[in-house]
Amino acid sequence: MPPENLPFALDETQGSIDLGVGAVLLRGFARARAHGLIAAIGAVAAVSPFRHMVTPGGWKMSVAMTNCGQAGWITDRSGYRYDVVDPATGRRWPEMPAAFAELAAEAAGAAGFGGFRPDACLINRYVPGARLSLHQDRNERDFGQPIVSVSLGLPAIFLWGGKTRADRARRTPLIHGDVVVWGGPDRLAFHGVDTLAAGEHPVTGACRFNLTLRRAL
Ligand code: MD3
Ligand code: FE
Repeated sequence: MPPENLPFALDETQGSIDLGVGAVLLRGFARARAHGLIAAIGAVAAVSPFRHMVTPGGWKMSVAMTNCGQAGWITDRSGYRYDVVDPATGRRWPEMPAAFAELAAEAAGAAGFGGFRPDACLINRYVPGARLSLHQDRNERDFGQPIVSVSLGLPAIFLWGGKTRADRARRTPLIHGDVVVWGGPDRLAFHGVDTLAAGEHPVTGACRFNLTLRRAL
């Protein structure tokens, strides 16, 4: 809550911050809807369970993942890609909850990307000790489309590099309810998530979820 006695008080858990050209952090944008989003994650995972996928190099990822929507992001020994079928069930991924698509369209619009209609949502689940090393998201067909990221539960340090892996990464804390829209020149920036610290969140327990809403196909 902002201090009411200061005429210029800033609530640091609200508002929008430009992280770069085409990367906008909408602090707390999803906070009021968090319970519904987390319930929807549970419904997706009841059909297509969280699993630890294997990278093409043979490493098991510490982040557990599932997907919903027309296509889902997967990795195995043969590579990174989108598939319309969940390899764990042999069936299509669960439908994207309306609340995900609506939030993504609103957030993208607030960041200047009107008419965003995601067809894929990757759901990442972090427990303390899990991390995501620096990478680019480049399996989508059209890099002109933004990616909308929603953070829920335990806080994490987001690592944000530059156009090459060697660029020094900036560190930005992402907290429950934060939404980031990545587009334009920053769409292909290297990024990752530092090792999740131990903690308990009142809504998610010892866990962080991240939704990334994408136009994949
Ligand atoms: C910058 N997820 O799923 S979201 C991913 O918190 C991923 O789980 C992270 O990176 C997480 O691929 C970070 C923020 C994010 C997502 C996509 C981006 C940042 C991005 C695409 C381009 C540039
Ligand atoms: Fe990514």
